[in-house]
Amino acid sequence: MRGNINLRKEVFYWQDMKIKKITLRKIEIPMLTSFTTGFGTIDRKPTVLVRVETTDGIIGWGESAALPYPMYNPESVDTCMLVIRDYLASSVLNKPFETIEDINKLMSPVRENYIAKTGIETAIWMILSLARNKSIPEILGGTRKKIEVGESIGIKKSIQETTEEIGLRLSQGFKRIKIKIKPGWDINLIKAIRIKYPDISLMVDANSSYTLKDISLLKKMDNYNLTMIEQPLGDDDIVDHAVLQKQLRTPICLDESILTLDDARRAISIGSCKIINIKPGRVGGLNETKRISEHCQSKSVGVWIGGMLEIGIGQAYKIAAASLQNCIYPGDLSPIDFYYKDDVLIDSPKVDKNGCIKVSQKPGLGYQISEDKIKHYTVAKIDLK
Ligand code: OSB
Ligand code: MG
Repeated sequence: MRGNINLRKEVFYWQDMKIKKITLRKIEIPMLTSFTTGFGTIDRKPTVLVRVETTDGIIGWGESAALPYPMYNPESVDTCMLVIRDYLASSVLNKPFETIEDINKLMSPVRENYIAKTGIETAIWMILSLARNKSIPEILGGTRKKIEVGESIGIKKSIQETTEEIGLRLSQGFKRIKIKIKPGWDINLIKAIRIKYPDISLMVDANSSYTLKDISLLKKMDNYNLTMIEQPLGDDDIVDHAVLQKQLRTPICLDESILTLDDARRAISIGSCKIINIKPGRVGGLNETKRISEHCQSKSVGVWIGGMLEIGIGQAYKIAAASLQNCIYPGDLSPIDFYYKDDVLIDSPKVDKNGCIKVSQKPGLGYQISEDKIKHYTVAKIDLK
């Protein structure tokens, strides 16, 4: 009998859900340190939090973790605020939905703007998880109970400062080191790191700062046993990446180039990469993350979960994503307190001394949200009904 009642309750929530209200907040937690990449320096990192409430009173939170300016991709914190406020909220408010695919379909008339969509999409995952009383990794189909964490190290003032930070991160247990490179900050740095740390799992991320004209320099990277080179060329250039991959032994990993499952399918079919960094934000949320991951698995292309310097809410969804079976490389899941003075979670995920995070199996976000902290760090708030 009890089983039947639970089942009916689940079906009830599953079939009759509607979004009653969306609250959009721009949040800014002070950064402890800046982060420099091939596209510029991030020294302020506002983010967007999306609170979604259903007619049944279930509440979900999502994060649209864009940068303050459109330099990693065309979105920014302010474009996310505008696109959710003026276009996405009205496309989902008061519309019946049963599945995450329904939500994605309702948002699909708005082209791209995937970071903005992720704020809503992930909040719906939290709502579905609470309604079904099952954890997000469980409904997503993630099987890993523990995930491996790598550290991403920005461009520093000197090689010595970089090797010192690498030493610190290795002593803290991180499973691989990623360093940001750009023209002029590449081979000499890689060489110096390899002299000091000949055997560590080391990769580089160029954030699109090279072109095929740099091919002889990029080929030199084959001498340093890098686990991968992330996004060496343009975000719109899977063709040139295919040309480059044919001349490199080191696997190319695409980040900025892959926005959808179709992008992944095309890139793999022409040999543009051997690995994909999936950022839930860049691809519009956890559903597309899973679809890309599964397609990659069918083509023997391993993936890992990348990041956008999320705060705890976005981090929780990245952890859920990293529980997918094909996430075979350590993810960019730095502890929040490496970059920020505070977090909006009370129990922010911890990296253990072996460089791993335990995947929360609790229904909902999996971590405890502090509404007081969210209010404290809010710089703008918009209610949408
Ligand atoms: O290219 O992976 C990137 C941070 C901001 C924007 C782009 C990137 C990054 C990182 C850090 O490398 C990832 C993280 O720890 O969240
Ligand atoms: Mg990257």
